[in-house]
Amino acid sequence: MILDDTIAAIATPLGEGGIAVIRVSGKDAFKIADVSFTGKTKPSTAQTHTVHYGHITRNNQPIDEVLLTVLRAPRTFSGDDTAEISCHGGVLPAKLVLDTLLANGARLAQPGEFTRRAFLNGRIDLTQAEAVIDLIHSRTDLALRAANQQLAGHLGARINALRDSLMLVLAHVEAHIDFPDEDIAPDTRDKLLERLRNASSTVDELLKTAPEGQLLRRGIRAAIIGKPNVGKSSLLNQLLGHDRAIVSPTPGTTRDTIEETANIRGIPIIFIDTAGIRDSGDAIEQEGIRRSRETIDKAELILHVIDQSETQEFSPLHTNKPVITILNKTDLPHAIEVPKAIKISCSTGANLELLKDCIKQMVWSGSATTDMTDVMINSRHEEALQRAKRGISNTIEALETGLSIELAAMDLRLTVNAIGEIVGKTTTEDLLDAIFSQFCLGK
Ligand SMILES: Nc1nc2c(ncn2[C@@H]2O[C@H](COP(=O)(O)OP(=O)(O)OP(=O)(O)O)[C@@H](O)[C@H]2O)c(=O)[nH]1
Ligand SMILES: [Mg+2]
Repeated sequence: MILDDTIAAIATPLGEGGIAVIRVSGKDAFKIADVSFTGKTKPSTAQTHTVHYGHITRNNQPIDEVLLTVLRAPRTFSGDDTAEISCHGGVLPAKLVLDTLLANGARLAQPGEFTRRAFLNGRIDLTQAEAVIDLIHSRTDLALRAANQQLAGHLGARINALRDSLMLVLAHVEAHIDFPDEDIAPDTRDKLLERLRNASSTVDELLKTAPEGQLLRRGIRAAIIGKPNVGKSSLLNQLLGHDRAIVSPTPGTTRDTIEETANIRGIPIIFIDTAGIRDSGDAIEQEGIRRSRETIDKAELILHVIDQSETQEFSPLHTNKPVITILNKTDLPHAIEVPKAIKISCSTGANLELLKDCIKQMVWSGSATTDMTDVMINSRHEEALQRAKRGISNTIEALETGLSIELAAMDLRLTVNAIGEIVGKTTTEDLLDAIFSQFCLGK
């Protein structure tokens, strides 16, 4: 990765809009802006965080009327000198402005390269870079709040404190490798062990936030299943708040599975409406039923809908997944009773809020302690913390048994590196590529 060249990209989504923003960032950003921009002020002489009116011109031809913002390092998104050009929205003006910048010496940025530079310039750590992706992808207010907390550095701060504490133990242990004849004094050893045990419980606390973190980032798949005509599609529409699926009194209406994400108490839940399961001779319906069964296999939560106005035998589902049993059509006289079921009516909306609470309770384990609510780790952090946890327990064992100080030092070094990976103190190009390739162009 070259850091001393100047990169440019369109920062807004492609398509028509009010304005489009093109970003140019790097050591020659203002030099390139000077050549591309004609206005009262030269960007290179302008004060930082000021906006200038003018035109982007190429070969003396005006391309678009623009506003150019001058942002001087280090107080910029990437940490480098940056000019942001707002032109008229539309695919062509934005592309022509970008082409002009590229013709004048900028290089087209790779996805996530502005954020990658912010990381390489030390303006943000890796957890904050990941928070930028979370922020862009967040589908609910709760997910957005968690992303903002991480962007503010809450997770990074905890990880750094943990790493510092382990570095101190490592320094002690390594000092003893140099003087192999001297044993670690018992009281020092006890202090080190205590420090390691504290670190281990911090790691455990952080690991507990993984399920919620995953839930907020990825959402959870909930299948709506049941016999034909019980009101599965009506329930999907109610949960989404709009009419997505066709509802009709004819059993067998839904033939294919329908997937939509809804915000349930801050958690993104992907609801899947399925074809009603029954014995059917119809080939299309049979295929729908086969897909319903497949949906159950892939779902993490099952909403089993039953029509309580129809006399029928209740057969519980045979699955090891969490199931919420729902008795629908409670506005009609009831024909059956089912224990431990939530009674709702999709026609009147009765008890739908209760159902949403129940869904949240089922998926939100709440195992994270309250003082950890500002932190929710992702699967990359989880994997690194698992390695750290093993490393710490190996170190504790080595110190307790007094077997080998070298071994303790080696385990501890691995641990410190694993924790350093989370914030980006220890990284590889591959790791950075994997993280930043998830970004969109221009970010
Ligand atoms: N009275 C009453 N009718 C309901 C209720 N919920 C759904 N219905 C009606 O029941 C019929 C079937 O509803 P759907 O939502 O299409 O049922 P489904 O389970 O998706 O049916 P299939 O797709 O055919 O398996 C429609 O006529 C709905 O208007 C309810 O709570 N009360
Ligand atoms: Mg249906």
